[in-house]
Amino acid sequence: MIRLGEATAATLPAVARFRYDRTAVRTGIVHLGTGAFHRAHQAMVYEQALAAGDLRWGVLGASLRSPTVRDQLMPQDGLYCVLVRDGEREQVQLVGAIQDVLVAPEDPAKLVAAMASPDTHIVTLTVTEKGYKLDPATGVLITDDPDLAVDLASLAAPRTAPGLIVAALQARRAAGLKPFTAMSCDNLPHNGTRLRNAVLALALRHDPDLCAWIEGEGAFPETMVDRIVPATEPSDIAALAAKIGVEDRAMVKTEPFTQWVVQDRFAGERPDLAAFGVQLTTAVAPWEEAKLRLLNGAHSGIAYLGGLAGIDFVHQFVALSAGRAFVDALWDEAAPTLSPPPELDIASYRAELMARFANSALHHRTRQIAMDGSQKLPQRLLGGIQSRLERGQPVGALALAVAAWMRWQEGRDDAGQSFAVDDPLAARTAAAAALPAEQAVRGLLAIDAIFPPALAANDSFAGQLTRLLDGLRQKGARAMIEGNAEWRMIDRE
Ligand code: CS2
Repeated sequence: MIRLGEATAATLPAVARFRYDRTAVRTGIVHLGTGAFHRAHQAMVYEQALAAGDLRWGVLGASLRSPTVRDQLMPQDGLYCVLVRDGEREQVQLVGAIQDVLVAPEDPAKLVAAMASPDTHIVTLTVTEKGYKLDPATGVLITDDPDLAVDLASLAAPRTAPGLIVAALQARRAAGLKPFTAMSCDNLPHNGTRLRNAVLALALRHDPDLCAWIEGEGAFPETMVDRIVPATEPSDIAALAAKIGVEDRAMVKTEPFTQWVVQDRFAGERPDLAAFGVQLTTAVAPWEEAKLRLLNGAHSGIAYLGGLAGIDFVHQFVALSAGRAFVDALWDEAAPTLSPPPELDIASYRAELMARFANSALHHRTRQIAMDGSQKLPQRLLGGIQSRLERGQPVGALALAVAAWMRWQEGRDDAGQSFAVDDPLAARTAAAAALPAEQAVRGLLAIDAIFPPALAANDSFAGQLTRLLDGLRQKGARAMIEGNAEWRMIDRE
């Protein structure tokens, strides 16, 4: 089948396509981590800027590890389709914002040079939680990470996102340019501050003057990003090909909803973000906390319980009345721990989230969300648990979600099927999870990169986790969700 590309794009039926002149677009953005989420989220905003005639905002994408995305996109001249799916409805939009994709390990100097170009004003990142090389519980740089160790020793060929940023800022300073704005778009609490801390700590090791310059002139806005973007599957590519007549191996599928809240703090030029639906604000944290603890917290609970129970997709989990009741119970516990922004009505936010989870056209795999739990648990579940326990409030559904994560570390589901636990700490968690429930819970709670010491030392919480883990092992996740006595009645308010 013919591949999507400049030559075929003009002829596509049923596809909304851009009208700006791609040859006149400049590269104002470098994006690190050009996966599906970037293509369905930030790139769509840059695309709107281009469509509105501001041609400064083309994107140079970069992959920090594998050539996969470059090999999907560049044979298509960087073009790809965004498929927005909602029940029976489907819309296809062709996106032209990505001009090129570099694979950092192939030529890190080329990427650093592009980041140091006077045209580059913003560097955005979606490198996942683990890409920041920060301890998930404390946010401190993990200096014994092998890639970071290379960047700590030399910035000649950076391997990490913080390394690339420091090297590029060093080059900009040497060239007499201003810093770019470095904007994390990952689901981390205080993502801007975390990125800034990682960059400053690394810069300090190399050059205290550079560090002071970044501290004074750099900008690392906090952001909250939200759009559900399930991994593209071969059947999605085949279905789109049947519809539009060309093959698009870089397509992404997503939901209608999209939200980007950005702290209004930039080092230099930026697109007119507010005109393209971005919420600019001084306080991102309240948005971020609500999104992490409600959307992502529920997602992780669904991922582990659903994954163990053999439920493949999020929409199937919330189609079960017990599944929906579990999500509601988790939200009942998490909601009072939030300080939501005045514009956010939690009741309608919850209703909207449940409807988004129920979108049966997305096929969002529980297995996809289960990935990297060690990096996700603190901000999604543990923060809310800690805040409740400190106030003497009980936890049930939140604890069940953590117990399900513990059971997941065994690498075997309730039907006895084994799977690889996809997580940078998998070796450590697997060793602990293989033990009898009480020791397993103690061993996992002792991993201080995940669990804050105060929570690990809470005996009553450990006892509750032990009972829940035992229940999950004996009865299975499905029975635990359905026969909700173990977690609903435990210490219920
Ligand atoms: C999900 C998120 O995979 C996951 O961990 O919880 O990717 C989620 O879909 C997005 O944060 C939604 O904005």
